[in-house]
Amino acid sequence: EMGVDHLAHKELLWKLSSTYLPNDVASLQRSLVRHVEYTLARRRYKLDTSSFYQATAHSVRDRLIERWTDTQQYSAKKGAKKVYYLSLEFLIGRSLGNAVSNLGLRGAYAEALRQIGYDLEDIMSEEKEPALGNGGLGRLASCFLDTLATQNYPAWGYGIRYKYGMFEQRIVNGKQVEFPDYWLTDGNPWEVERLDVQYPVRLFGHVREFQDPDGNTLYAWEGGEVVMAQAYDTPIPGYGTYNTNNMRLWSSKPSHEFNLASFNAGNYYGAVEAKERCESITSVLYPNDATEEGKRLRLKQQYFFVSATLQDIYRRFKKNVGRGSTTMKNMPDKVAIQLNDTHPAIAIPELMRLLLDIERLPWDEAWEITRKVFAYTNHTILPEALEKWPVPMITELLPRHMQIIYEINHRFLLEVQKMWPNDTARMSSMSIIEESSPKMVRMSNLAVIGSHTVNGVAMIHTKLLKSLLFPDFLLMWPEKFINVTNGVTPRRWLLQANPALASIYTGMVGPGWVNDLKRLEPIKTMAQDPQFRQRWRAAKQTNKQALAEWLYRSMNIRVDPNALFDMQIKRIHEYKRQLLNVLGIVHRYAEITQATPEQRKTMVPRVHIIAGKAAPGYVMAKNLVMLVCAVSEVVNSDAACRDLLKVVFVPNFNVSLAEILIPASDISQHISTAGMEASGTGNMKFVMNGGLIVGTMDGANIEIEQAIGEHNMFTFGAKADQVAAIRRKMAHDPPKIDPRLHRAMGMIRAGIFGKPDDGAYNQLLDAIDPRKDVYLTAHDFPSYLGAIAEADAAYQYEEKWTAKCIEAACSMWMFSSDRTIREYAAKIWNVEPLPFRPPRHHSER
Ligand code: T68
Repeated sequence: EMGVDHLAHKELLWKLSSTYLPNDVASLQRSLVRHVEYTLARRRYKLDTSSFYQATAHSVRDRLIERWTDTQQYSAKKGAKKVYYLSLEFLIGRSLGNAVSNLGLRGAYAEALRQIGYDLEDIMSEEKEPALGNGGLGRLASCFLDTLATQNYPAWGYGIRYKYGMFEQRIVNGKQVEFPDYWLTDGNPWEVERLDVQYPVRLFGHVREFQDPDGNTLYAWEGGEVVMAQAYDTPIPGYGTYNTNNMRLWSSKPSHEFNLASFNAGNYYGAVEAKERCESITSVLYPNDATEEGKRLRLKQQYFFVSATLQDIYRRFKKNVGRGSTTMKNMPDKVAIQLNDTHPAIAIPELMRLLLDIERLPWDEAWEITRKVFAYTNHTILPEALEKWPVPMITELLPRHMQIIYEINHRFLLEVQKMWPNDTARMSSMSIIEESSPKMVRMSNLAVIGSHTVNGVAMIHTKLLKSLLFPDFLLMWPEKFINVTNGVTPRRWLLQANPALASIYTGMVGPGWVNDLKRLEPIKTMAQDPQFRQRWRAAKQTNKQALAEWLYRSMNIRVDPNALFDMQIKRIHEYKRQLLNVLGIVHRYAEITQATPEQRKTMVPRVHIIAGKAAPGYVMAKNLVMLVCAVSEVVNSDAACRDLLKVVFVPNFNVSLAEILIPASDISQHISTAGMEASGTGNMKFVMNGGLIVGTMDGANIEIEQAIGEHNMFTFGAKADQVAAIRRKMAHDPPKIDPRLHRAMGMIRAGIFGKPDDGAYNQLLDAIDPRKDVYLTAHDFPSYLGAIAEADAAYQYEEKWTAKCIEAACSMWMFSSDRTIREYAAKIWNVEPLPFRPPRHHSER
């Protein structure tokens, strides 16, 4: 019972804290100056942009925090079911612009800053973006967090706070060189270190078997090393709502237990070394996408992350157990865990361990709970990207988990045996354990078996997932496999990145389109209106102009903003076929140099932009970067190309750069070998921004084409269901090489773009030899040129081109992550929105 004094005290605290900060221009200015003086401890006059970025960030942060803590308290009080999105990667991008936009304070901050001599845009570009992800998978996770908050779902993202994010890519002497990305140099105003949220995480050690008083056999994981997981929280604001979710990232640090032991033994240097080892767990993001390296430190990262996260989820859930009729069995009513690929799949045996060894539930009960909690998203069917861990490595690092995995597998194989008696081939392909030497744990099989739902990320991908990767699992559990096509957030990728287009939209249909992209559909009919088309072109022109200025300022390259801007910006990978693009460019170069003055007049002036990082150990990808840089050198300095062709490799592709590039594109290329790109999400961003696609029938391209109409997309190449047969035929009956391809390859081999000593270009070209053209680059080359030619032809009819862009852009509602997340919520998570509304109106402090 609360005493009178307590009540009075509470009332007083409530009065002091339950109001929201004022957001008028004068108050924002006071808050800015206050932060300069008190947070940064700098003098109030003579300030640089960087100080003002810090001050602005802190001022905005205050406004996020009040909504954030209120949202969290509200959902805790309501006891709502929560979604936990577990991802080893979050590519969040810059936070300031996103925060002021989602809070609806962009105008107010811009004005507050303008009056005191600062430009919000300049201040925003002071922010160093955290690059805690490789590419599509990490960016998808961040788009999802934006939507989850915007749609008021109670949801947390969990990840790792890498000290060094994705490496910084520089081009030195025409080659990619990697530099460490220490993104925390100036501190991080968007995070809160939760010193009260720390968990011990065990590694190594042994399993002790013992009997409880009733004679049941129990297991305890003991010994080994213990490191601490330290929580850092970042508020994730929704757009146009008070709801502000949480992204909790873990950082490793030494545990006292661990250190004291060494110090007591007098082993000073040993203790310091051990401390370093603990901290190194979360020190660096592995920069390889779509290929697995099988490094021990990576497995440590995954388990460290999963262990801390599950302890945290578990503790939050346990606060409800014993309250009313809640028991452990109710966990799936309160907790939905989404595994972003198999990277966090060790969470399945970890939850089993908690339920068996700590909670002491019987196996069947524990297993039922576990399966109802987890769902798994697959992002690739490429065999080289499927995670496998050597059994000896897991046994050493996580001995109890290895036992549990064996037990899961044993029970699962009994089911297989029941369904298909004595079908050893099936048993061995479905087993979690691959009987190789050493034996390997197949994380994807573990994830399928331990989840209630498995989803692919685009229709074709889900189809291939079912037919190629998990056909037997599909027979066993036909309902388990579903498709949820990816989407991207229109907040960052349209409203913030493309203010010119956004203001046209808002002028036409009001601001509601930002969280209801369907509202753009009626604008499609405006494609017939010449005046509207004119306005549309003007917006595109503004963006192209801005990019041209950016390229001049930061790379000293001049491009003509009236040229067709063609972009391929994504991780460098053979299956994404940047080589096809380069060969097309070299072909165009040859055509230009041989063209008559009459022919030149018919050619479309083009600016080709390629950007993307190559994994540091991926030789072919690095060769490709070299080739692009060399082609760009030669082409850009050849007088024959002057007004017809420019080639630019933009270094260090990241989220901020994408925000500048995408709104300025006319054409973007999404040209993976059919069947190999699970979805792609860049494709969606480009079309939303009024660009058209040259693409293969792969990933989400297929669904985009359906949505925007086939007359609005330039497609080419082999279809997914033809690829295997083409490869087989090629092997014994090599096709004749296209003469244009032959010429382009000849130019490269002849050394027109230089002759690197290591034969880098020959290596690239040898791999597309028609006999072993794994990615069908040579095979698809003629139809690729056809698609590019169609795009050029269409671009020359300005009015028709603009109409295509308008129709396409306004047909894209399907590809908003808002639609995607509604599907996850309904088909997988079974969660409802829980909008938080503040108890009182804003009142000034
Ligand atoms: C991408 N995957 C898919 N993986 O390639 C892309 N892999 O088609 C899809 O649109 C996107 O996921 C979202 O679904 C990746 O980005 C990785 O980044 C990755 C990272 C580590 C290990 C393996």
